[in-house]
Amino acid sequence: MENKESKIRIQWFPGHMTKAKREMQEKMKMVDMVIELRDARIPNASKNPMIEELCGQKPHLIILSKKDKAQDVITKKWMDALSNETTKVIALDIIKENITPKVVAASKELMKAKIDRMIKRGIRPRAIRAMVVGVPNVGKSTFINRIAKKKVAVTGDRPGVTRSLQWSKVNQDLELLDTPGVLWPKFEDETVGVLLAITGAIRDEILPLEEIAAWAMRYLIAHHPDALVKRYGVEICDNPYEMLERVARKRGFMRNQEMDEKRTIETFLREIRDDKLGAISWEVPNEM
Ligand SMILES: Nc1nc2c(ncn2[C@@H]2O[C@H](COP(=O)(O)OP(=O)(O)OP(=O)(O)O)[C@@H](O)[C@H]2O)c(=O)[nH]1
Ligand SMILES: [Mg+2]
Repeated sequence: MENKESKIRIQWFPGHMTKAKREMQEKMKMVDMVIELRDARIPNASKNPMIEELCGQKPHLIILSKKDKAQDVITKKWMDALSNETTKVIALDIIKENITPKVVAASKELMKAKIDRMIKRGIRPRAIRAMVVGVPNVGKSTFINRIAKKKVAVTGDRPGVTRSLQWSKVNQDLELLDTPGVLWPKFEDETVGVLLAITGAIRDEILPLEEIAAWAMRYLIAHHPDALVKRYGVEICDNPYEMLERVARKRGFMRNQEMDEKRTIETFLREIRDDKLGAISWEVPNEM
């Protein structure tokens, strides 16, 4: 395997980006707040910068999903780094946790000032309306299904609201738009594409897998050498390509003394995605 330091290029096509943005702007008018999902392992790479802009001054709840796959200490730092006056951040294992009370509580806290104003003016507060947004694969569908507990009470079209809008009632305090808004991440920086690939958010067929595996290996050598030793029983060196060969030898992925590159790389990436090397945060906030 030769050492390639060339740029990693990931092809992607924004497709219906403009249309998606326009649709989301329309939906934004109907909601009180935005619930944005990001992957806790890559809170920066799994964001879409347009969401902040679309959100404007509306309360913004960021949910760092797949908390179970990231390192708690680093996730906490992200929560601090991302929160501000209008933005609250929580981290969840969407599959295993009882997420509804946490999401309802966080939403009510964000909307407290507005709700208090309504009560003062003698208006009985209605349920908070929220839109769920996020880039592909962050867990939007899982989130909506879990929080609505499948018995989604679709309240149907509301007069004066775009006809196709449907709401899922979570409880008397919270309603969700039943289709999440999907926007693409920003591939401006090549690292973003690599991180999305490592965490399995991009289909493997379109990826330069060898370079992605080398990038992942380089990161693990620097930040999680113990996990590599434990999983593969290899001695650490600082050349990621040599490390992949060591893994191949240990696992018997050799043909005529040569490493079976495809098998080694596919196995390595799959094991990372399946948490076989443990919970790993692939991005840390700037100040760390
Ligand atoms: N371990 C773990 N897996 C999760 C969590 N949330 C979602 N997943 C998994 O992540 C994958 C993607 O989840 P989806 O709900 O399909 O994500 P999505 O945002 O709807 O994806 P698109 O529809 O492609 O935009 C699925 O395999 C989920 O089971 C979580 O908190 N922990
Ligand atoms: Mg989905």
